[in-house]
Amino acid sequence: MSRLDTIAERLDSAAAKASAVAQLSTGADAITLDEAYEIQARSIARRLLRGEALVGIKMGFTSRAKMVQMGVADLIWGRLTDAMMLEDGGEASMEDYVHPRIEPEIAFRLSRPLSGNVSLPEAISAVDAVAPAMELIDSRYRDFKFSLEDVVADNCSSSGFVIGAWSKPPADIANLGMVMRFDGRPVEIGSSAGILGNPWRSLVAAARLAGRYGFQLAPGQIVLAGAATAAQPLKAGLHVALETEGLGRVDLKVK
Ligand code: OOG
Ligand code: MG
Repeated sequence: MSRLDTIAERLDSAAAKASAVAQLSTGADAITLDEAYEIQARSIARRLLRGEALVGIKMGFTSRAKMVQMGVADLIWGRLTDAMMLEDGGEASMEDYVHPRIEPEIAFRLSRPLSGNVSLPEAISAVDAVAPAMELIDSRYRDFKFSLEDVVADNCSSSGFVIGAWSKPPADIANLGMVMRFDGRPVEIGSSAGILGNPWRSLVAAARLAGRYGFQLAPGQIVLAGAATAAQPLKAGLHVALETEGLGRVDLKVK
């Protein structure tokens, strides 16, 4: 097996078994960013071979809050599969994750293909619906610590996501209030403006960055725009809810 395949297998198996591994960057496995995206592609290919289907991509570090929380300042993207999808109002089990966190996001659903350098109006016209969403991230690295290359290889900590009801894109989504609550208590309060000043910009970046690595966004696929605020650690028994102005709410229970 090649070096990149070996790392891809290690990260895929860490995700499948919910067991943490050492960072690549601090050990003998330092990689370049291009190699990191190749490892990500190969580790997700293993999931597809097991029968999972690709349903879209996620953007990461589109907000200052996240860059500051994680100490990484470049936009990243990862792949989403159907097995990561959690039901709105459904349950996530702590047993399936190493040290899960949750963060408030916005989801786009595409009705047209999108790839490469697209304008803001082109990106907007490729979307038929927008929804409130939460991403469940779970780094496979010990202590949730990583470099840019480490996190990209680990599919950008992507582990789960829950999407609320889809609606026709509102005329303006640049400054929607977002409140994430744990058992009714607000734990993160923000605005969609936290996402690159306007979440539509995240979609433009998604088309460009994924396109650079040969990934074409297809009709029916989903793009998670990235968290508007920092992420919060989950624990068993919590009821998590996100309310987004104009888009409604999305819920998840943790057991
Ligand atoms: C990396 C993923 C970042 C976001 O929304 O900014 C991300 C991480 O924080 O573990 O998903
Ligand atoms: Mg995220």
